Amino acid sequence: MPKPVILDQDGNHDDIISLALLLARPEKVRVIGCICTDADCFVSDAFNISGKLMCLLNKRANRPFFPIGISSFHGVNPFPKEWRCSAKNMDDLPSLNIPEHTEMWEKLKPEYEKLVGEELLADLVMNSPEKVTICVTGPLSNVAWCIQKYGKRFTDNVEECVIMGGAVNVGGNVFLPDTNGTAEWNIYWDPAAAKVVLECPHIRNILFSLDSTNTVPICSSLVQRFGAQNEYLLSQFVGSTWAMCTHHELLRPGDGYYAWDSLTAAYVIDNSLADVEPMALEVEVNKTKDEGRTFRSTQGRACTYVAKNANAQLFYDMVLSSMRSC
Ligand code: AGV
Ligand code: CA
Repeated sequence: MPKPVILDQDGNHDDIISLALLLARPEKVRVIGCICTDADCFVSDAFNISGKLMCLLNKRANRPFFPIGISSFHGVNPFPKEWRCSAKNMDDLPSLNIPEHTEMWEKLKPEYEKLVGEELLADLVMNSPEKVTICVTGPLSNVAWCIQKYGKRFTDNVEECVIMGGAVNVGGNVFLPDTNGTAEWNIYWDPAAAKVVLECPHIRNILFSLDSTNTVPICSSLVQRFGAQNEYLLSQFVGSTWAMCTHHELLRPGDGYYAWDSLTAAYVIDNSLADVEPMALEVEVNKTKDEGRTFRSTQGRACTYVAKNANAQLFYDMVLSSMRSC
């Protein structure tokens, strides 16, 4: 039986590929909702891409639509504008703008615009007859709001929360004048929210920190493999989306683009992709040079399962084969 999954994402390249991946594997996953946060994107672009992808995939397969809501949160530390523009490029890709799908989305959109992301997340979880898996590929603001507002009514119906974020035994990826490079961006955007979620003993958190995502860089040799399956719309979309990322490593050696979120979503489909190790983690919430850093606690309970030994080859092959579904 496919498991019910909500994707809580923030519209960068790998967030959107995560949605494509989850939707392409209906035998494993039933996407019951999608939340878009105004973090590593301008949120209206992420909202439109998600809607059009849903129309493309679920219409073709004759599967029901699911709600998509925009979160009302604005982080403490905003993402660079240049990165936030990427969703606009994806929204303009020809494979996502086939009139049949765009017209369908335009019809649904007025109702979807009324949804408030964090409320939608809470409602979907608490009203589900089965426990729900939440895949978080952006900041943790929405999940933290649900935990704080509803407590165990919410956490009791969460199967697990599979999260991309943090850096434990490796360096971070926030390189700004006031930071020392120890924090990872999703945590840095809203450190207080990350603290609520990662230190919550009532939720099973699986964390794909940079420790595991460092094994899945997006390089040309991978992206060019999509050429062999260009007859599939999904392959055109995902291949083009990743092709926009391969120059990052050239501009900033050591700080290239990775399949951070897509590896996280892939684990929801197949948990043999990585092992997990329970750890007690803390989050630095103060305005210091390591604001947003995730580090091992000497006291707290080990309630976060940090992914390790990710199988990069299996992951790349899974993405390629999944993108041959339509
Ligand atoms: O830190 C990784 C997170 C992931 O959720 N995001 C991008 C992924 O969606 C932030 C980020 C770090 N480096 C970036 C990022 C870059 N070079 N471009 C865009 N976003
Ligand atoms: Ca993201």
